[in-house]
Amino acid sequence: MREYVRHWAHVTRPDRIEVVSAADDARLIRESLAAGEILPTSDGGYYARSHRKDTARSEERTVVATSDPADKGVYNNWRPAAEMTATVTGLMRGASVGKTMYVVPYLMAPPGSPLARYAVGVELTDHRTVALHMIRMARVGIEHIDGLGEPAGFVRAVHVTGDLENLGQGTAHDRRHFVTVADERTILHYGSSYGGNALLGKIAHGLRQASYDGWASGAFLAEQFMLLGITDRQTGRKHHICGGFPSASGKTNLAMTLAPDALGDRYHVEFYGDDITWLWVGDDGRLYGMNPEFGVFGVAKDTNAATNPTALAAIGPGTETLFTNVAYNTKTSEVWWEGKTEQPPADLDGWLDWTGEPVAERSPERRGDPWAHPNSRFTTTLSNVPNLAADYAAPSGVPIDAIIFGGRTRDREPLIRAITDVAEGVYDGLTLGAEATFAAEGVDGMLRYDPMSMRPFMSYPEGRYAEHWLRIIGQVTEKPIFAHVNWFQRDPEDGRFLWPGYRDNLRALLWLMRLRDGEVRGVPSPVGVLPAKSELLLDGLRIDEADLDRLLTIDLSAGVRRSISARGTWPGSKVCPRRSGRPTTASPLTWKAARPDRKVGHRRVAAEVAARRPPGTEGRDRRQPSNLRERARRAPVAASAVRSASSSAGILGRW
Ligand code: GTP
Ligand code: SPV
Ligand code: MN
Repeated sequence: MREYVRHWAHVTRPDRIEVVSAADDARLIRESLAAGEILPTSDGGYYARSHRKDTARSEERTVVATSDPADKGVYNNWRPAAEMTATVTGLMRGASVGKTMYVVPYLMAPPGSPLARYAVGVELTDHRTVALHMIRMARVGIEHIDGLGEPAGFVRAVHVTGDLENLGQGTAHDRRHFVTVADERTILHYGSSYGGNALLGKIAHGLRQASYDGWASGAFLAEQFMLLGITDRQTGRKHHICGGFPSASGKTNLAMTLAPDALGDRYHVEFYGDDITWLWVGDDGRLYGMNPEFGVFGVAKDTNAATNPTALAAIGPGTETLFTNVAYNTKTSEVWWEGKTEQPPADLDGWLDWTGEPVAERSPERRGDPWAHPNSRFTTTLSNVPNLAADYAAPSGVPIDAIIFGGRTRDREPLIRAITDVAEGVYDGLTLGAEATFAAEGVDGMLRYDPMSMRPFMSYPEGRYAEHWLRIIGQVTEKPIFAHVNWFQRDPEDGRFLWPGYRDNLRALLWLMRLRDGEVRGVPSPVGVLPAKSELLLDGLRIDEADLDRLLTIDLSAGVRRSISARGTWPGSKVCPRRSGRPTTASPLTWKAARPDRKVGHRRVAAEVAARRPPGTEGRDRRQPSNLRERARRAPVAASAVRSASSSAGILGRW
């Protein structure tokens, strides 16, 4: 580790080097307050503004690099490792002069996890606020990583902020580079201090590097999934559900949800994780999941007592939450974001918007602009979440009963459709299409593919990703049920959401669990099993009957029409009108992704690099057998009651 720190200190030339542990939090906070980098909030939390050109992940500037061109996928923005390392090292040279380099040892796993050796990392950052975020988002301190894995087996995560005013963000001369050199387990991020661009344990390690490691070792999956538990107090049964929605599409809110009031006596929801789940097959053949994170980096927008009371408690007094890019009142130290209250504060005195401009002095054309950045966030530790599950950090993880996919889809997708065939479930995740959000620069509202909600974090080729999923899931003896959900269907006329969302989303999940357990049968359709209206627990739900009918039906013909214009971009897929006139999207699973003839690149990687390879990958060949889909299909599905319903859904192409 010393060698690593010395190497990068020699490149970036900081004035000071300091090793950080969570115990340093209070002191770092004091120093940050004194330096004006953060401001106190009225609830005992803190407020920071990031640079106005630096408020979201940049997907365009994010690269996965390896030494093997075969690792190039459609979405991973692959580049040669040697070229990228040289470029970023050049940009980092001397870039920390005058600053402190914080050495942040961290663990992205609960202590004792069987995957802990993949979770060890050391971030070097020249930004104190990033260190404060890391302390909240990961288990930070040398004690967490001492003695884990091989001594050289930690992820090297180097973060250099750069001169944010002069990086040409968004221009043809953009100097920002966010590179994961996956086969060297080295992360080099230059040119930001924001979120996933800068807190390298979370997205860069927890998703990009970890998904690569999971594939290379064959041992696990790392996904942008939330993870929750639902207990039925009447029967005592507990189910665990995980699943992916694209960034800023409802994972945190779902993981933190409470049962609707009318169902609260019977159902208890527990929080496990809101953004990342690592999944593996346990010794008993079941699928297990765990949250590698230690905190929540949640979207502030629309967080209020009705939508997410859990979140309000998790960021309230005594939680030492860090707020980023919300509005701040210099006189009262209050924070505000759109949707916190129905109307913004009436008294504008003291209020600054997220850019730091006094709201009262805004020019007429800026008067309607949001006070908070749409991607403004709160950072709080898991221990502040009131319904955190008691076993959230169990080394064994928790058994997974269901995997769901969803996203912002204004039409096409019903409230929920269950998928009982594992290959079809995986296929549904792989072909996830949704509207992108403000969590990434420049893509808000764009309808696009987002496989498994991993598009921005994809580290290896999509076909291989599908294979790896099917191989893992194919080993599972008690198959999870899958489902596609959509909380975001809109009225075509006035654009309002048809479904109240938030806490009421639990109703769809309760139906899914009952379907899994054979308590309801649902209504078969060509794209999965839909709930019969009578099967949904609707106690206390206020909804227009016509809206509910609409939410529970699929307009197949409209789906087909739209699929032609919007869905033809899956790598290797063709949108081809069938003779019957009914178009279909060719399945990526039937697309010949397996290339057994391909030379496996890591054989060519130098010995020094091999020493840094993910633990557990020694002598392994990443090529997987190609009949996995068949194997996964043949494996039994858990709930026998739904088998007959699913057999009518025997198509693999969608709509
Ligand atoms: P990342 O942290 O970016 O990965 O986002 P996420 O998937 O965790 O999304 P999050 O739960 O933070 O929600 C993002 C935005 O969607 C917030 O503004 C929420 O208020 C809003 N949202 C979440 N769930 C619902 C819902 O059921 N209905 C509606 N209408 N909006 C929702
Ligand atoms: C996301 O964008 O999906 C996030 C936030 O979870 S960030 O850490 O910025 O990637
Ligand atoms: Mn996320």
